[in-house]
Amino acid sequence: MGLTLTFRLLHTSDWHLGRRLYGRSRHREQTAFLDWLAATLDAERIDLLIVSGDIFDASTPSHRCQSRYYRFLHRAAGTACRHIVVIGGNHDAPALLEAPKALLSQLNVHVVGRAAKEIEQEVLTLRDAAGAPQAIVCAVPYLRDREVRASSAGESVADKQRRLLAGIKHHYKRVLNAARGRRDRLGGRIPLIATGHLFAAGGKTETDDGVRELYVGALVRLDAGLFGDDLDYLALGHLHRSQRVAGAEHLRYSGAPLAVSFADAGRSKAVLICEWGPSGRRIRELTVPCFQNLDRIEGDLSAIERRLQRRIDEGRPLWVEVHYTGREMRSDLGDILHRLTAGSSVEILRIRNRRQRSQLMRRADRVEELDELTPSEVFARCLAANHVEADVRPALTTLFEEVLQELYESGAASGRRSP
Ligand SMILES: [Mn+2]
Repeated sequence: MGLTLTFRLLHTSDWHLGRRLYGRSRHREQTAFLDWLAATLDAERIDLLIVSGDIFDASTPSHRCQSRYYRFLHRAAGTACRHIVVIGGNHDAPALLEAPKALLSQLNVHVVGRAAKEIEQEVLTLRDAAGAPQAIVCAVPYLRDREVRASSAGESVADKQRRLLAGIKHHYKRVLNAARGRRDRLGGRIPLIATGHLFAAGGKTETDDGVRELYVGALVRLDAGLFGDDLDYLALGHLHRSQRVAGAEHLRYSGAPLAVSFADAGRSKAVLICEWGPSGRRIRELTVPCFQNLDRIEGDLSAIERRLQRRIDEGRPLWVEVHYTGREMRSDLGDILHRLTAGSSVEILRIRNRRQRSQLMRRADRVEELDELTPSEVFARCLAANHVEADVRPALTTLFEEVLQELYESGAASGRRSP
């Protein structure tokens, strides 16, 4: 792209402010991350910050979470970073994000919470202090089913999915065409950047990582061809692990900056920096410091005690998930382990006791494991327990998923334990 000046973009997503870990507040960590990020904008001389959705974990975030977010934006706007682009994710309430839109635009914070009525509103021309264009951003948020799909009565699930995919493709096509037109009019030498909050084909998730399915039917995956071959960078959100789309170096998920669950224990988290300069484009990962150490300890009682003791001796603050896999039934496991860690810097947040659980299951007592199930799994068990006939189950499941989706998007269900 042969720019004479350097232009730097920092891409992050999926902050999930307000998210808890087994009931434990993560306020301290989330604040530490935002402080680090604001300092990084200056240290790395960033020109543009993109946050690709899921700012908040719930569609009705607490006042405390909102104030943390606005404090960050205020601080970031005072750094060297000239432009901030925030798009809505599937966890965010579009109206809540967009309420201060006009005010934030005065700070060069551009918010797109939902699909815009006029496609041009999703195309941003970013300019430097002298007014010269620096980049064009297609700020495309998470596209809700009802925003992009024309529905008709009596559609099957497959019809709906086809129309939804076609709607999303059409949306990207329009916004990218509008952006290309603008770039050509400006002389065609500045980076063309797009955002998205979606599930790209081939993307990786894992059980427990809190990624909620975007659409009913859950098979809507978008392929990389959607974005054309002239994009300079695609800043995606939704998947919580940092990854490339179709192996392309410039089509990226930054992943969540904080561990989402114990599945992330020991795994480092990052933000991405993309830099355009005289010698072309360079993309690198910048590791986010770990603000809360997590560990997952698995084994029989003596193995767990041994490893836990080693952690206690290390003396640093640590949250632990214990997974008991021993043969012996140990109903006193919690007491033993809590006695061991009492007064130390190690806190056990959760004990999974497979032995005890299989006993409980036989007695149909499921209290212990309800919070390990997603609402859809609970529904599936409900169908089975009520001997609902197999041929009507798919239709009932789809209806249930639709209701669930509505609840999430209307904010009636908190995102506390989302599938
Ligand atoms: Mn997310």
